[in-house]
Amino acid sequence: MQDRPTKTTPDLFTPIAIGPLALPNRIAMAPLTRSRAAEGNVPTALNALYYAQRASAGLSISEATQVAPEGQGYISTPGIHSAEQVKGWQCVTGAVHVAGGRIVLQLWHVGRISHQSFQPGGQLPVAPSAIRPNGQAFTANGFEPIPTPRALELADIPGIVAQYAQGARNAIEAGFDGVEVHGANGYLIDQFLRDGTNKRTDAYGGSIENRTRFLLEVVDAVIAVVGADRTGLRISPQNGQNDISDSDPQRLFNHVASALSGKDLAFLHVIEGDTGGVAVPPFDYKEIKRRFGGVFIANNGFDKERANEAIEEGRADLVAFGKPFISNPDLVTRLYLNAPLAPANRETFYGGADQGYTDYPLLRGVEPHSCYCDDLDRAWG
Ligand code: 8OZ
Repeated sequence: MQDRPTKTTPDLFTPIAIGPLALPNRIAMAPLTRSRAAEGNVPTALNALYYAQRASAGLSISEATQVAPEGQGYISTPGIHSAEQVKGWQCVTGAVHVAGGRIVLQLWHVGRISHQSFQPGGQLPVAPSAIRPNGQAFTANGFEPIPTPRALELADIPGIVAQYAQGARNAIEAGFDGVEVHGANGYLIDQFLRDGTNKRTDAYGGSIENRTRFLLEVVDAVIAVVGADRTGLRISPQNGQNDISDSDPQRLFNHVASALSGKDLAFLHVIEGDTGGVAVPPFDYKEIKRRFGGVFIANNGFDKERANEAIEEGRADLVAFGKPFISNPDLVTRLYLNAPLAPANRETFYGGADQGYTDYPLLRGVEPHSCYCDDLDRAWG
């Protein structure tokens, strides 16, 4: 069989290597919280089916997964800290692998975005500083105000870094191909990074170097366990989700990107702009990519055309799609064939069972001349 001719510029369907992983395309499945873990926050066979259905993604990134009981802030999100959870995830990774895919686990600690009802012993959630987020937690009793968190003592911090490392170790035992550290969306690492949530006066607060310290300690601890070539990081420089703010995100994240550049990470995954559709000031993401120097995954509301443009222009190496993967398990094929995308039903995003989760159908038919090959023929001219 002859290989298809190679285009001179890469696009979404150009294979790429990430560390030891050979990806057949540059479409990543973004981490998506779906709140369908079983009792004990254990992944199930239904979760395995859901991920296996989407295994044609070049890289699947798991939903955010708490590294410790204290890291939980929502109902039915999976964990990676108990033996049962590791066993549940083994079913997921096995199903993805037999379907031909690759999957990394997203390591998560929510910090202050939690509630006593999720915390061991009904304790307060923890954060860099005792600043209450404006928001509600969805608990077993419905929506309840998020409490003012307890500021972490200096002596608490190594234990939390170790929880990320243990989560990474457990992820490899569970059969994952690597991990993504969740440094985005206003959760614990982001709370340390930003001056709106970090008012510490010790080595973890104040200067940008100090606010970046926790992130780098977590990344280094995870690298020590799984290797840099299996460690990715997600950041969201301009996302205001979870009442997060910073006085100078460009300077902060320029520093973050430079600090990461020597570490040979597998990838940097960047949510560009705000996920709530809030208008944001100009931000130089190219500068982040330039400083980082490694594989750059762009995310947030891309369609095929904009994704291909970003890859062709070298602004991104891969593009992660979120919501389109919820309602289109065969998203990769649909994008290739220029086929229509099914809309996602928001009512079934979080919680429940198979409905709105594993029951979105595959494409059944296409227009005769809709193949992406046609575009390629033009490109090869
Ligand atoms: C939606 C609902 C709950 C959590 C994130 C982990 O934004 C999440 C999340 C998203 O990163």
